[in-house]
Amino acid sequence: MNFSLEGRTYVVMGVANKRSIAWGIARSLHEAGARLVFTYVGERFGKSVRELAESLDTSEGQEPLFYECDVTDDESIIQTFEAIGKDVGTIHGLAHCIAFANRDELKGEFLNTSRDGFLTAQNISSYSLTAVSRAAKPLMTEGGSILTMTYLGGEKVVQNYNVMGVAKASLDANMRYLASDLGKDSIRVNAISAGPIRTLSAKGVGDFNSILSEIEERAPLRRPVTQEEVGSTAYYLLSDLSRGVTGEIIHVDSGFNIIG
Ligand code: NDP
Ligand code: KAL
Repeated sequence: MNFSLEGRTYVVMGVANKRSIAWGIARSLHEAGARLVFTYVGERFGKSVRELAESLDTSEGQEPLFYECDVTDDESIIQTFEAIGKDVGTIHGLAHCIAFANRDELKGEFLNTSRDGFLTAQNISSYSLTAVSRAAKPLMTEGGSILTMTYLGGEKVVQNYNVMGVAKASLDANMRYLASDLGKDSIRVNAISAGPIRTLSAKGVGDFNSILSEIEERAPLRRPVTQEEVGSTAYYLLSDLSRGVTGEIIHVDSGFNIIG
């Protein structure tokens, strides 16, 4: 079997800068020969994703495409995928690397979470996977693979993760229900649960240094994971290598989740 991604097109949502997990995934898909379609929110990130994509050494047929898509807006999602369909036709997969919660609710007690903050986290970090999968489905005419990013804080209580932990628990279930619905169309849906990686999202929330120290002391591999390592597992999940796998969460976390 040939596991090259040449001739295949993947949508990557959530590249904010070179540290983004989505960028690690994009590089891995690019190296395997895929054509990439990027979505971003706001011109600040549009400029940054264009500059990054232009730094890739592209072969013929790999020219990247860019679309603005705010996942809080149904019209934006529908228009984005209609435009992608018009410009590239079929897509073979999608990486959803999007999450947001209000910064002031990512500390202190979860008990104090506001209704608005709760709904914002669920809206952007979980419901967006449902809406995006529905919009992407008509473009996956040859079947496909959808990947989302989750975190241990949705399975266990992790200090400060709070409202985002509840959103990730929702995202995990969301992924399984979508896998169940879309399997008959040969579309697989899976998640990667990544260990802590210093990205823009991680900036200024919690005490990241002490979280990383705990990984170095207690995770089986005794080191944090990298964007590249997440990218390799993303390649596995988005390619035919994983053709029998759906509704699954793979932990790319140096084994930290198995430690009690
Ligand atoms: P980044 O800050 O690099 O990426 C977060 C992305 O979410 C940004 O690109 C941002 O887009 C996007 N986003 C936020 N709001 C919206 C919106 N309304 N519409 C569309 N996009 C939006 O952080 P990461 O790479 O760390 O995060 C990627 C995913 O990985 C998230 O789901 C996160 O929870 C998950 N994850 C991260 C871990 C880590 O340690 N870093 C660990 C486990 C999981 P924009 O920049 O354009 O606003
Ligand atoms: C226990 C951990 C420590 C950190 C606690 C909470 C982290 C929550 C992640 C969440 C996605 C962060 C935000 O929503 C940040 C946001 O309020 C402010 N930042 C922004 O708006 C920037 C500019 C944009 C680009 O960010 C987003 N998201 O749009 C969790 C650690 C150990 C692991 C992490 C970081 C997990 C994760 O889910 O990201």
